[in-house]
Amino acid sequence: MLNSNTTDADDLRIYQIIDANLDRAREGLRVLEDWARFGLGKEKYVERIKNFRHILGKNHLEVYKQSRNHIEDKCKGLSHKEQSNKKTSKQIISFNSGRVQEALRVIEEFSRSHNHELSKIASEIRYEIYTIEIDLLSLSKFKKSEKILKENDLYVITEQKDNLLGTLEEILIAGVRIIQYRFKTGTDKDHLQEAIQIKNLCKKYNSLFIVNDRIDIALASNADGIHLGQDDLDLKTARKLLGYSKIIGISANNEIDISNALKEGCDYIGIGPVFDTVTKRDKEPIGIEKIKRLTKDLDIPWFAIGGIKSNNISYLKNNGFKKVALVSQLMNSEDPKEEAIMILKELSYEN
Ligand code: TZP
Ligand code: MG
Repeated sequence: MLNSNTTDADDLRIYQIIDANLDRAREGLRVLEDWARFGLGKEKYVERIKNFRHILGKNHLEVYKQSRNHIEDKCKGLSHKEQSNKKTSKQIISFNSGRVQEALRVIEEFSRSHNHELSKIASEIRYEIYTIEIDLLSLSKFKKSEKILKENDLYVITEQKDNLLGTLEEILIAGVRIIQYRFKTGTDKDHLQEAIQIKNLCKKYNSLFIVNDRIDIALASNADGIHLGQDDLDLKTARKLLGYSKIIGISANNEIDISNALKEGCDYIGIGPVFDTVTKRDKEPIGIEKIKRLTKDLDIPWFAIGGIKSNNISYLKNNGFKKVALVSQLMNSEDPKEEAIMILKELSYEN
């Protein structure tokens, strides 16, 4: 452990630096640990962070603690203006990860000459915190999106049309919280521009913005997620490209596709077409009985899609369908806001 017994003033100052930074690092770790535990419910991260706290605790030697009483800290109580500002949980995670990383760096530098073991530990934990910070931030973002998916029963998909943004704003004002941007023709340049505009609109209304088919457009517009069909890029590749902060939804309408999507970690499923629809003429409707069978044990959010209109939602509700996705009913509506309000009301009835 310590390779010298001398306690001259120089050592005391160094010990005091290490003492203060061990406290700082452990306090910051505690914040991260509690977010992983209560904010995210991620046991794996709780265990890892707790372990770091214990390692640092074990290495918090008496000589470091005692140095506290020997040298007066003239800067005690000073705090930066930033510290007293109100923070979101994301900012708290970033701030405390930074605090832990800085404290560990200080420990690493000042313990190197007299306690090589502690210096090495500080360096190793610091590197791990860099990735833990990214993971906790991704998981926090994902958690927020997952909550919106769970709590909202109406999923609106766009169609290429004049004044799409105006229509979407009406729909968002009505209270719709999940929007998918779907397009089949046109240039990538125009789609990206439109995607960014819709993303900003969705952000204003605290709503999810999901892009259909195109991972590149989803990434470039900072969408909250992607929706993929069976002929699109596979889920594993999509996850590799998008990471764990993004939602991935899959279209599936048979046992095998549903079971594969679940195995590979999709976040929601779109099932249909329930009824005949002009929006997807090439697909045979699968009907409500088959959908009931397929979704019997499904424990992730799923949305029925295809031919769903204001006038058949109560029928679907009576058959146990809770969540629906629609295109034409709202895209072609004369009054998308009023219509969306009516549909939301219909979906909210308990039965
Ligand atoms: N996937 C299955 S059916 C469908 C999609 C994209 C189209 C649904 O459109 P609409 O107009 O709501 O029937
Ligand atoms: Mg597709």
